[in-house]
Amino acid sequence: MAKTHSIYSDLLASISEGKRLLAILIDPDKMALTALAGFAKKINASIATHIFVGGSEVNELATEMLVSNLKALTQLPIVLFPGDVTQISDKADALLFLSLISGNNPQYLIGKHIEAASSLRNSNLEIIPTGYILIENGRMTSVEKVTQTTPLPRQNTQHIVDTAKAGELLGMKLVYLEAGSGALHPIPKEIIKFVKQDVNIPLIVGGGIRSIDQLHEAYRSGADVVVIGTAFEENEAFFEDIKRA
Ligand code: 1GP
Repeated sequence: MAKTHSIYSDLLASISEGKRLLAILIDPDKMALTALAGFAKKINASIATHIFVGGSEVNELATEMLVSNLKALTQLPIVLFPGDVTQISDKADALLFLSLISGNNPQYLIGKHIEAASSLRNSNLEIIPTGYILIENGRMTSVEKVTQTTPLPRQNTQHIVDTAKAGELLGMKLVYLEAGSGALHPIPKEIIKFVKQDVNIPLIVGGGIRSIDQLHEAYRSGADVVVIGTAFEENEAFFEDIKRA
C-alpha cells in the first residue's frame, strides 16, 4: 500500500508561512559512507530542512547504499535529485522528476523519464515533476557536459522567465534554477526575482552558493528553497556559520 505523500504539501505549507528552506546536496560519488554519520550529525544540527541526493555521474548502487544509510541517521526528508535513471532508489522519500527544459536534448526532456517509468510505476516514492533550468555561470559545469545542452545566457532574463513559465504551464510542480555545481557565479538576483514574480509554483535555486550573504540574497530575491552542496563538502565549518546567520 502506498504511503501518504506529504513532502510537496509540507513544502507549500512552509512557504505559505514564509519559511526559508535549505536543502543540503549530497553527491553519493563524493561522500564516503564512513564519513556519512558525522556529516549527517552536522546536517541535523543545522538549519537544513531537506537533504537532496544526486550527482551528474554516480556509480550504480552508490545512491541506494547512501540513502539506506542516511535514512537511519536523519529525520529530514531525503529527496532524490538524480543525474540519471540509475540514481533512483525506493528508499528515499521523494524524487525530483527533472525535465531539463532549458536544453534541447530529448533524452533529458523525456527520454530518461520513459526509461524510468517501469521502475516508478510501482514505487512508493513521492514523484515531483520539476522544470530544471540550467543557466550559464561563467564556466562549464558537469550538468552541461553530461547532458550536452547549452545553458541559457544570463543576460536574457525574459527567455529564462518564459522557460520557467512554460514549465509551470506544462504542469510542473517546481522550478529549479540551476547555475551548476561549483558554479563560478550563483544565479543572479534579478533572474530569481523576475522568475518568482511570474511563476506560481515553488522556486528552487542552487549552484555556486558559498557564503551567508549569497544565501540570504537568494532568499531575499525570492528563492523558496536554496540548495547547497560544494560549500559543505569543502568546508564543514560552513554548517556553524549558517547557524549564526
Ligand atoms: C548543484 O545546485 C546544486 O546541482 C548545488 O550546487 O554544489 O555549487 O552548491 P553547489
